[in-house]
Amino acid sequence: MKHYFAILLFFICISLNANDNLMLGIVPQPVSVKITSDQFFQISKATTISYQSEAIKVAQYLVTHLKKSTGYEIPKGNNNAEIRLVLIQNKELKNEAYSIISNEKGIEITANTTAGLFYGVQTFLQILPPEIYSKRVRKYKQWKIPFVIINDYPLFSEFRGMQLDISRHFRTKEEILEIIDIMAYHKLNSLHLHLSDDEGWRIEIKKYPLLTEISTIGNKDHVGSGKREYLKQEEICEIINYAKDRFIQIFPEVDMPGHMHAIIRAYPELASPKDSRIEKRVIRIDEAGYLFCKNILTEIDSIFNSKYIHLGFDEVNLGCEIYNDKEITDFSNKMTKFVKDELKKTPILWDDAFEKGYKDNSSLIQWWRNGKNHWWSQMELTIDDKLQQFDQPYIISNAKYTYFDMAHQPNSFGAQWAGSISVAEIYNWRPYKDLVNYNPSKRDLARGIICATWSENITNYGIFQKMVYPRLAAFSEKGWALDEANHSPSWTEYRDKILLKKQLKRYNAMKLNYWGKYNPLKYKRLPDSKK
Ligand code: TNX
Repeated sequence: MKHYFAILLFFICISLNANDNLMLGIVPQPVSVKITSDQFFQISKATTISYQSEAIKVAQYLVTHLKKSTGYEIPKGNNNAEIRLVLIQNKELKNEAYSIISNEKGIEITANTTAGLFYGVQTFLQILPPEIYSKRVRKYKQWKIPFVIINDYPLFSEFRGMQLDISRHFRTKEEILEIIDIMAYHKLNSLHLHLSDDEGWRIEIKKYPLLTEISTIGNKDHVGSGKREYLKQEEICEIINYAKDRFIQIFPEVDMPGHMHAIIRAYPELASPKDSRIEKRVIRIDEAGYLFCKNILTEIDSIFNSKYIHLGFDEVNLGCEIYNDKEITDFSNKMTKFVKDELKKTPILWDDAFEKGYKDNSSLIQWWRNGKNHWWSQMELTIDDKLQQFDQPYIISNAKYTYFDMAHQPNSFGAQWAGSISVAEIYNWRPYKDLVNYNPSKRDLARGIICATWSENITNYGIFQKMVYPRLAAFSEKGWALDEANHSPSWTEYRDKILLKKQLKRYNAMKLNYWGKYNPLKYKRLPDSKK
């Protein structure tokens, strides 16, 4: 009787719900999900896996992941294996696309690229019980795979990213590796590493030993005192390779010519003669300053060898007037020319450089300042409007939606200068359509979205997690499907069926800290719109 009732309920749910993902709760939501039966396939000790040699790393990733919680060492089997990772050549399939079919024979993930297979693997893990994310073996759990057909691909994929500020407060190698794992879980593909700021320099540099010796000391709470905190070059290499295996590119940011106090502590002769403050933050932009910046970028590039190099250029004159617009623009032209011509990389600069006059359609501008009115300046045009007018390619990092150092709600912990940002507001955000004077024909200028975790207030890893999760879940929806998605349920449906019922359970199994962990009712009272 109970059984019939369950089947009946199943069919009622299916017929009422066009979107079967409300039952599975995959995040970010796939383009199409169909549950094809009420049966399950169960992973067991006897399960095997098959894959082509090109997909060995993805297969190893999956096998290692499954072993942690199931305890099974899944061996390689033949073409009839129950888990099949299949690389095909199908011109119709987009880059990073994958499809999944599961039935009584097991589960098959198909893709054109290993990246696509990897995203298929992430979705596969999510359709298993949430305990699959446990770091210890759950002996009595049944690892059931529902029968599904899933077709999925990101609508736009150059940047689905997160910025990590390890200057104001440092994050260790182990923490960064875990952050990369969780980014991969959310199908993000870019980590923007903010390596230097006034409070600390965080990478070992051989050419300038005092950077490692002096500039790495201190943080936002203890400027210039305390222990050395930085990543050794071999640690960076390990992080880069770890991220690569998870299809995440890492690009470095060396913030210049402002926000350089940590560097000036070690090399005071590099300070701008115009910076009369005791705590000097701005570097000289003559030949000596230029040579220094060139040298550190050359060494950093030899480690990262990333497609992009971020040069900062934000808030050069914060609180004082050091360089005029022409001086800043000349220096940014010089530095970007070096990055392009000598290092053969694409420069990224914060929108401040663009506002001062730097324009170049072979560089990217990272847009962070929303609207016209800021406590530090009044702008004539909004940056998003101006970027489109000048056909300037850019990345969307609009502080109003993507700065996770902002509080979750008014009066809760965190900064407020861009307003509080609730997970609901991120979910309802339309990165493109909310642009001022949105022009669909200029849409390709925006190369993706990156959220930021500025760490002035993020003093430890627990706070980091609380500020980032589950806002990253809603953000990943925007990264994967933007505002085009026609499969999006409303925020309240997403909250009740996907976030509370599935996603937070996975976070629990991962032992992540997140906002509202001990009080999920908080989610019911969140502001859900900024318009
Ligand atoms: C602005 S966004 C900054 C950072 C701060 C952040 C705090 C940007 C390019 N600069 O230096 O950490 O606000 O929210």
